[in-house]
Amino acid sequence: MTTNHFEFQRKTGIILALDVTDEENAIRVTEAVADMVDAVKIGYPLVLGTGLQIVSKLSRYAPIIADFKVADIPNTDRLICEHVFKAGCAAIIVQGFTGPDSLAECVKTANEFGGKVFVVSEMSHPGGDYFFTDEISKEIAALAKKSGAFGIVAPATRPERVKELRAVIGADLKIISPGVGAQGGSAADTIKAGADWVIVGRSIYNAADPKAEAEKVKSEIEKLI
Ligand code: FNU
Repeated sequence: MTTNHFEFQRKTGIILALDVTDEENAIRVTEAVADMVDAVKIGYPLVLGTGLQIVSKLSRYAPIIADFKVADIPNTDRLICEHVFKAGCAAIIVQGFTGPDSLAECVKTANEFGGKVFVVSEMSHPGGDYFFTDEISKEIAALAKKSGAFGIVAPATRPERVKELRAVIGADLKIISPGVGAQGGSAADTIKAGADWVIVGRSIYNAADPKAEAEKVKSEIEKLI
């Protein structure tokens, strides 16, 4: 019998972003890197491609984070979160700009299932700071803390922002940071700036040898300790 992983702990500091769109590749890559990553993040590309039942297949290898960037009214947010946690996900990523009531509903629903909520504070792509100015990102991070979220999502492409957002949330909340590799961010700089985990997608799952690529990121982080 296999046990599904639910609780995740920081061992390597890496979360795999699994944006492949078919089950065969999803299992192949996850199997290859399972020992190198602390969690696997899935989102619309894989879930729309395969269905939510992919969660039970992947959570044998690692805890699963559902990156649905939930951004709706509280009732709809609750319905989405219920599906995600019933499917066996360990955590969900939600947007923070929807405000305190939506965020509170996500956290409440996650707590009912023993799951965790990460709140996007600022996105990693070049246009990510167009509306999410420094001040707004900080306000969202502060709201995430007030709402009882487990952590925030902050951009590895702007380590200086990771540092500033860490100062806002203090040591209690976790930071997961996408943007390493394909988007140009560095794992070492991001962890140095205060992130707990880096999120790495294309540079691992598109590599000829995903395990070797994950090992490179792992040793880059280990050198910091
Ligand atoms: P890779 N992602 C992101 N930036 O890249 N959830 C954000 O600000 C954010 C995210 C996700 O570039 C993105 O959707 F909030 O291939 C993708 O799944 O390494 C992953 O992080 C980055 O993938």
